[in-house]
Amino acid sequence: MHEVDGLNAGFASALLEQYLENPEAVPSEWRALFESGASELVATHPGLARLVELLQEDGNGHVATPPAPAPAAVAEAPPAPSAPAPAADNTLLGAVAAAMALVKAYRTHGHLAARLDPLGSEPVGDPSLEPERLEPKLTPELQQLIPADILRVHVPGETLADVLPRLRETYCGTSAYEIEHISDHEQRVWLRSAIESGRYRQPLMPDERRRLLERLTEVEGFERYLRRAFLGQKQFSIEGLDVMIPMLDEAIQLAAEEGAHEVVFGMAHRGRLNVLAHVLGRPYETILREFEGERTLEAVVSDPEGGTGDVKYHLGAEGSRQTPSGDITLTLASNPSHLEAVDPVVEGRTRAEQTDRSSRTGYHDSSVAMPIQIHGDAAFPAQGVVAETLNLADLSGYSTGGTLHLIANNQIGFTTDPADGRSTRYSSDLAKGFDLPIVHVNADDPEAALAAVRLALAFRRRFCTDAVIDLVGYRRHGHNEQDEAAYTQPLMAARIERQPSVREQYEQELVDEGVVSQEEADAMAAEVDARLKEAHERLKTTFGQGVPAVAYEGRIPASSRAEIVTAVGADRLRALNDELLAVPEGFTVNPKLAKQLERRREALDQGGIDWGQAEELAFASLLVEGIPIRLTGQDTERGTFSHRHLVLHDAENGQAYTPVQNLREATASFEIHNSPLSEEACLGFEYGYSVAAPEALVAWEAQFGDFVNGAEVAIDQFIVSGLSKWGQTSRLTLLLPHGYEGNGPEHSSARLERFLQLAAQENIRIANCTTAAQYFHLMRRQALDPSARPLIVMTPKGLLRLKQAASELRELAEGWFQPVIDDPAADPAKVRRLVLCSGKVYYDLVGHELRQDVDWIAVARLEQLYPFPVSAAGQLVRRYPGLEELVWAQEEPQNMGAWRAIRHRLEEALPEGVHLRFAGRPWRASPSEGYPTAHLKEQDRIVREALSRT
Ligand SMILES: Cc1ncc(C[n+]2csc(CCOP(=O)(O)OP(=O)(O)O)c2C)c(N)n1
Repeated sequence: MHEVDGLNAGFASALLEQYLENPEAVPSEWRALFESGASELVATHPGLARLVELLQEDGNGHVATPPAPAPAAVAEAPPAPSAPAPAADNTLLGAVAAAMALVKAYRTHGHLAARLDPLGSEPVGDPSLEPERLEPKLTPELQQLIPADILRVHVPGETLADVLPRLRETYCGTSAYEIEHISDHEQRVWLRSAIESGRYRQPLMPDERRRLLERLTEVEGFERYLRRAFLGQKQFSIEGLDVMIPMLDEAIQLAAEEGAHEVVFGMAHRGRLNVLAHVLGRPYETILREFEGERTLEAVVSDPEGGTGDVKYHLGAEGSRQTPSGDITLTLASNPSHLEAVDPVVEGRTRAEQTDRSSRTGYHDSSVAMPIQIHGDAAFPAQGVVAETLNLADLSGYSTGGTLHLIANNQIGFTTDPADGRSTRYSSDLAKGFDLPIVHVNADDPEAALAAVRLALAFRRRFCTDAVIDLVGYRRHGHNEQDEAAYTQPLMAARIERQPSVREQYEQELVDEGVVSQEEADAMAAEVDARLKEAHERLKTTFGQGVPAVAYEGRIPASSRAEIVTAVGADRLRALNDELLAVPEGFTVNPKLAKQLERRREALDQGGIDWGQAEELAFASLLVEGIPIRLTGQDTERGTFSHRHLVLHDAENGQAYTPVQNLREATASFEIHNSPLSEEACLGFEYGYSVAAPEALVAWEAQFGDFVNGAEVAIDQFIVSGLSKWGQTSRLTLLLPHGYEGNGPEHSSARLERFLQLAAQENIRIANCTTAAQYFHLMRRQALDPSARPLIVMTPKGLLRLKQAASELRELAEGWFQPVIDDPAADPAKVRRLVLCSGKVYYDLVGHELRQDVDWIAVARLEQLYPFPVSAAGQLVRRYPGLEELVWAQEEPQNMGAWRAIRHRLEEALPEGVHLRFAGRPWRASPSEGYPTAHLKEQDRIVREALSRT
């Protein structure tokens, strides 16, 4: 495709030629210009007639000998406007087109010539920015003859000659912009006007400048004090990007002005202690105490029962700040080392804050809270979760009304140079694909950095869209304080050593301009140092009085033993069922589906409540009890296996209707969304949501459980360990389709073994139900249990429709969730072998020919795998006095499934002399067979092994 981008010197005339040949071939804005006609242009801009003359002097539109007319003379004696001859028409339009190309080049490529690097590296520049390389050459004389108003620029000036330096200043200064990739015309026009008019770059008032200097002094003083006092301890200093703190101040202020009650921050290690101290307002003492080795931060204090805690630069915090627009809560999300993994969590948390869950669909108001994500320049382009998270931004189930992304760009990742770290020019380039505006700003120009925040947030406010600031600074020290940067980047390290800090530079500027005196500036620095010293001294006097550092093995506060009523009265279930099957007047349910749904009406009386119906009844009953629910996942509205159908689509007009959002007595919201095809960001998002909405049942469903390992970081680093590390609870529920049905190695296993390996200290719950009623009670228990824990459910595929797995109304109206289900038909006196299993394989066992008429074998089910139901398992085996053998039967290979995690539990439960045996697939590198016949054979072999006489 031929891209009209203004790069070539001959671009303008080429464009005109193109236009003369085929007007449709040029962009509409150019066409409009050409079509306005030279005569009209000349008529409205008489000075252009002179331009025509000049251009015609060499007959080619080139000015042969620069006539260097005095501008005044041109202005004084413009030739009388007259209709130019056609040749003149073309040369005039060519010059105007060249001028317009130049403007466009500044807007599009100005960033290439911007002075963004505080360390002074030369910008690459671009030929399209040089007026003399255009065709026709835009000499200074010609520039003076081209009126600015036909160029549609927003910088002040009468002619191109006036506006060009201003464009250069605007687009190639210490700030630079990438906006022309944005496909939305209105956004582009808004941005051009906002940038060129300078409305967000108003000069600061003297007292604002003084305040900024004070802030930079605090930022620097804090880092320097820590380094002096705790030589060699990791602090991941912010120095080189110090202005980030005043930028966050500005963002908070603006968020409050826009009505936000909360800002949720996500960030990694770099500068985090400074953010904790100066943004979240954590007292210096608490941070200094951490350095002194006394662990008192809240996560540890509130978790005296055996959490591991976490390093100081991962801990989250909450603070608040008074602003002229009111108080605002500031939340810094706890995060793991895994860079960028927190991004979706922050979005989910923010979304939860923005959602009113008392209405039926959940009312989302994005003005209530704002997310700010601080990224590393190496991590942003390289960690896939960034792209996954950016992709959530405009989706109705995930939007947070726009995130401010701040890339803390110190031009290095640990020891890796950008050339080895990304294939794009800028760290921020990924964001271009999401149509986001990008402001690059030199971190040593603090006033420009604040202006970048104002622009970005004005854009967010106007368009509810993300915006990116690429804050280009440097890293004054090594990656951390134990690292020597000169080993790997000797030249850069030497250059940085010569670089005065941003505070020093700004101080000089303010002193030179008389805004502060040198004495005042010195006093500021002394005052900051004194405050830190004083806090440190105060702290020392309290040593030993703090909470002792406890990190002992133990159980995290366990699941509550409270009686939870999960049964729901039959009358209520009937009423809910009727409502769930009702659609509005005139709504046409797909006729095939209507038949399936009709069966749900009969099921309450005749039995056969299947999985989908039991789930919907569980949800509906919770909603009328005031428990909000959020359910997301790939194709979740219908259900991957077409079993759910919570959202109906009118067969005539496609309109959607969700019965469960229309229950008369519901007092809580039901949110349901098909998710994008992402695991990590989507699961991370739901985790964040569930943390901020502890009262809600938040469930995420994998398409097949096999794909959940795409979200392994969210599982390992947040879901299973968040409580231990940060005291952070969640009742997030994972629905993971699991079961061996001959669909190959990637449609069989949700990797139960992994969850079991990660289970300890009652951090999570893991279940695998075999009946619809069990699932009903499990989900209700999960929502109602006062003790919040993540729940991992191995959900079925074939069982969704299996008759034997369906339930009767009585089982929902009376029972409860049973962690173990004994064999209902067994005669305990006769049983010599107990086959214990979990999940779908139960039906393979009881349906097998070998099982028929065998009374010495009992087949029981373990429905809750973790916490292991010790007493129920004990009772189970004790019921069979003649037991000789327990066979654990599973579909999964021996190195997978539950076997290795529960074997010791089974051994403990068994009386002396009872033999324990495994029946399942042998050790395997891949979970299951790729061939359906091989699968059937293997499945049959396992069942035979479990049931046959040996
Ligand atoms: C997913 C992941 N991979 C690797 C690391 C190890 N690591 C820690 S910091 C770092 C460099 C990060 O560079 P950048 O994103 O530019 O942030 P900076 O430290 O320079 O502020 C690396 C590779 C990590 N923490 N997370």
